[in-house]
Amino acid sequence: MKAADSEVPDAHFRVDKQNVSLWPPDPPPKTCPSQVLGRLLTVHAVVVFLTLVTVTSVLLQAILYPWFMGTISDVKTNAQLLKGRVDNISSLSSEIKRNRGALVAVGFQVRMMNASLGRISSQIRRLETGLKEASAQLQVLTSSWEAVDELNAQIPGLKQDLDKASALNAKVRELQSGLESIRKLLQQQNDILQVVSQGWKYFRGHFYYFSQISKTWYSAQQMCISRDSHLTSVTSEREQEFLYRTAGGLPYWIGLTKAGSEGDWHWVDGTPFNKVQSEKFWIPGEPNNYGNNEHCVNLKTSSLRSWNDASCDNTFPFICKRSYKPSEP
Ligand code: 2F8
Ligand code: CA
Repeated sequence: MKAADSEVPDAHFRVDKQNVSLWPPDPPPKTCPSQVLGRLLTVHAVVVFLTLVTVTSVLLQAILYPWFMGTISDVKTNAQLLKGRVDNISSLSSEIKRNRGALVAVGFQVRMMNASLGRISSQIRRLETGLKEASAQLQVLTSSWEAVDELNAQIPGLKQDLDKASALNAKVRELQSGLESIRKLLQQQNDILQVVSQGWKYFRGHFYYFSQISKTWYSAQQMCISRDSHLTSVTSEREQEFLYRTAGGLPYWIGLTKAGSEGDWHWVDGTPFNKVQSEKFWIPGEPNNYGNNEHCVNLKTSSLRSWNDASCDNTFPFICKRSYKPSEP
């Protein structure tokens, strides 16, 4: 090493106007040319290497550094953007969590609405079916409309016919009423004739039987009762006239007696006795209670004043009386 050190001078730079040299020009080389050449090559290589290093460094500083710095800036920017997005996502996540309950409720409401829509759809189908049926019926009605118009045109004539029919109906009812009256009269006449054919006489709603046999007053009353009647009462002058005229002057028991009472005259059929009205029917001087034993009354003469009181034990013909009762239709 010391030999080499002694052989190789200390390196230093000298720069003149044309050359750059690692070695000083002095003292002049004492080495051989090959050594000089090797050294020059080495120096040259070193210079080239250093130049390359310098150029590379410059290039790296000029190109890569800005690119690298720009990349780092981009990374920072992207990181900030990502951080912002992460923040947004976090915020959205919170929002989504807050809205999840509302979404569940909305989902439930949606399902309810779907169910309602299903029902509404079913109802709409039913309504459509009904609408079709109604449409069909409407078509039928429409087709019948002309017939209805024709019928409407006939209404005035029909009304006139109806009026005539109503008038005829009223007349028919009137006739029916008249026929019913006639029927009742015929029925009444038939009933009367039937009773009359049995020997009774008819006068103003009552039948009278003038017997041809004689009985005591009491037996006569019993006979009348057996024929659904009583010895006759007399309640009017017209009836009195009918009786005495029909009797023709023969004595007939009538239903007036005071037997069984406190001496008061009374009708045996229960008709109230009108003493004042009856005064005009007594034979003048009667009733005299002849022999103090006359408690029954008979028609004695053919006149309005025909009543006489006589003994109830006498036997006379008698007059029974009963009401006319219409038979069932
Ligand atoms: O003179 C009146 C008198 O005549 C008859 O008796 C005698 C009558 N008797 C009979 O008819 C039974 C009385 O009643 C009558 O008053
Ligand atoms: Ca008398």
